[in-house]
Amino acid sequence: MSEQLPKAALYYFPTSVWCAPPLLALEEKGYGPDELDLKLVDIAKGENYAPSYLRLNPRATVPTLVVPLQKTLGPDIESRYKAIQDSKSIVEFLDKSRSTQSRTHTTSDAPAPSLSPATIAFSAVSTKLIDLLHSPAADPNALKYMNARTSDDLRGLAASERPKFVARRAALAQLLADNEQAKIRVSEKTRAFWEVKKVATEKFLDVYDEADTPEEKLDAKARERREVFLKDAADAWAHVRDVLTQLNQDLIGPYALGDQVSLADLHLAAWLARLVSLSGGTLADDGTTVIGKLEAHVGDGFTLVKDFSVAEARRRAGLTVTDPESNERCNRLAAFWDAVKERPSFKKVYKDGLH
Ligand SMILES: N[C@@H](CCC(=O)N[C@@H](CS)C(=O)NCC(=O)O)C(=O)O
Repeated sequence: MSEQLPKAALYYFPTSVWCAPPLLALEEKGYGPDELDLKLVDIAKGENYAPSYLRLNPRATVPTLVVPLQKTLGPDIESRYKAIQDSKSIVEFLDKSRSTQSRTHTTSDAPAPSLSPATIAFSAVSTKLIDLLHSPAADPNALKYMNARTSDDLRGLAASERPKFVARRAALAQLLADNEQAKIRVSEKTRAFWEVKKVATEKFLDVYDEADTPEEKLDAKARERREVFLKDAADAWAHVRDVLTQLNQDLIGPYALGDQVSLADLHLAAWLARLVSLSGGTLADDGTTVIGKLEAHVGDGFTLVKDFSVAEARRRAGLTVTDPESNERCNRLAAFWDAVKERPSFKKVYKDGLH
């Protein structure tokens, strides 16, 4: 009977930061390639605002995991769906849904290690880390859209981000027009949601559109817009210092909960990969190099405390230790990076580079 049941589907966009935790979880948990359908939602074109997607996730965010539910009480099997609408709940679900004994252990013989914290104390550390990574002060998407300190930076930023914002504005304008002309029918709540998203998109475009204009040629309003944008961007990046300090303090090391990978590591890997890429780090860099680039990028002489033994970190991560007697110290985030980037899951999800 279970063959008749439709598969679960992960709606995702490959370079979205919060799609990485579920993609990492699929690898870490040993799901077979055919156990779940991957469905691309091109958020760079605003496909996430389509009414069909909003029915799955009214916040219009990726990832969403749609899971078939089976009711076997009556003579007919009734199939319904449940949509899990955020990365935290999705990785928890993926973790619980595959164990060596589970029914989904069908197409893959890979081990299915538990990623959930094993004790109440670990659970508290895990929740604290995940909540911090998903807090507004740490928002990796806002940091991406505001990754500029100067007018020069802004020119480069607009060149890469503007096309996406233009496409989103066009998608939203089209949906609003179709609704106005009764070509589609949506609730007032959805219409208002599209309006809010359009205004937010236009706010970025107002600044990106003028990015090529030298400061002295901007009119007073445009100059003020740019000043406010650069000030907000500087503030957003300044807040990251506190987030990094807190993370570096709360990690047990090298992984969030010590020597075993767990749910919090999937979120941390995704978040750190984004921040490292925004700071000019690459896959080829080691932990100390990427964290050095990140420290320099957040600026103001910011550094993280180096209180973790490099030899101990490598031993706990199962990596080769060249000099067990070495007193060399690194920060915990650097040790995390060195450990996580060697994992097959990370190598697969970031095979085309950090994002
Ligand atoms: N809390 C959500 C956040 C998801 C999220 O912000 N997704 C971004 C991509 S990483 C998105 O879909 N943005 C599209 C939009 O907001 O229009 C989660 O963890 O899944």
